[in-house]
Amino acid sequence: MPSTALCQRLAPRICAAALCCTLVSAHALHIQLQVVAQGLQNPWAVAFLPEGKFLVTERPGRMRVIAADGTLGAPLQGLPAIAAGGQGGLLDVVLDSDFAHSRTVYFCYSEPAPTHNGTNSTALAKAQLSADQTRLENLQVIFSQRPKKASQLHFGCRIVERRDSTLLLTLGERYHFKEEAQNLQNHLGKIVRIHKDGSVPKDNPFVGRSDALPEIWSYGHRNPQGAALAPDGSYWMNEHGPQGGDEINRPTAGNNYGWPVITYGENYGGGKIGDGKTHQAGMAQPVHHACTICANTCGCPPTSHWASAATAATRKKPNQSALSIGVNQLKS
Ligand SMILES: [Ca+2]
Repeated sequence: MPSTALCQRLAPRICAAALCCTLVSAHALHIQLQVVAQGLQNPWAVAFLPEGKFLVTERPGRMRVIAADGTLGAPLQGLPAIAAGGQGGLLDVVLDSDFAHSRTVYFCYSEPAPTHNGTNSTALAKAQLSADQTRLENLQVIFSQRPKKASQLHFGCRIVERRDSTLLLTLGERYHFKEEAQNLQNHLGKIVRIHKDGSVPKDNPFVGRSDALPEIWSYGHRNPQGAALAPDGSYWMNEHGPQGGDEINRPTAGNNYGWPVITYGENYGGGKIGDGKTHQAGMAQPVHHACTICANTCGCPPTSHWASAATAATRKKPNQSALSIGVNQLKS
C-alpha cells in the first residue's frame, strides 16, 4: 500500500490509481481492463443496459447509449438545464431495479437556480429511456438540494437504490460551506433518502423533528462521490476528505460522520482543520481512512462476492476521453 508520504508527493489521481491497484491485488481480485469506447468528454458514470449496451454520462451535460461494440450514440434528448462547470455537470446515472419493464433511470446533476442568479445545487431526476433509446421522456425532478450556492465544487451526487426501493443520494457540502455539514436544517454535506416519487419515507431518522429536514439519512459528510450496496444489502460510501483524509463509511440512519469537526486530514497545503481532532463523542469513525481513495466502485470495500462490480475508471481524469471498464471476478 502506498505510504502516506508517497501519497503526499504524488498527484492525487496517480495515488488514487495506485491505491485502487493495491486494494485489488491485496484481495485477490482479478481485473481485466478493456477500452470499450473512445471520444467521450469527462465520462462520469456508467449504467449497464440490456444487450451489452452502456448508458454513460459526460460531465459537460450529455448522456449517451454506447453499443456493446463501443459505437457512441448521439447525445440523448430531453435532459434538463445543467450547470456544467468546475466539478459540476451531469454526474451519476443508475437504472431502476425494474428497468426491464419501466425503462426508468435516475440521474443527478448540478441544477442551476431557476432565477439564473449563478447559484446551483445537486438535483436528482427520474425519466424513462425512450424505446428507441434516443431521448429521455417523462422527466421529473424528484429532489433538489437546498440551499443553492454559488460554487462549482463538492456536489457529491451518487445514487443508490436500496433493497426497500428507496433511493439514497449523496450530497457535498459545496466546499466553502463545510460547517453546514453539521446543520440538520439544510442538505449540505448530507445523504438523503427518498421514495422514487420524491416523497419522504416515514421511517427516516429525523422525521417529526422540528430542527431537522426529514429527507436526511446521515450527515457530517464532505464530498461523498462513491456509493454502492454490498451483496448483503448494506450501504457503503466513500467521500473525498481534505488532504490525506479520504474515508470509507457505512452510513446508517441518523449518524453523524463528523465533518468538519473531526477528520484525519488537513487543509490542502497544510494546516489543521478546526481543532484538528480525529474523534468526538457522538460522531462516527470511518471504516477506513487513507490519503486518497478513488470515488468509484474500486474504492468500495472488498467483500466475498462482488459478482460483477464495474468501474468507470477514468472518471477523475479530466482530459481522458476513453471509457475503460474493469470487471472484477473475486475469488476470495
Ligand atoms: Ca468522517
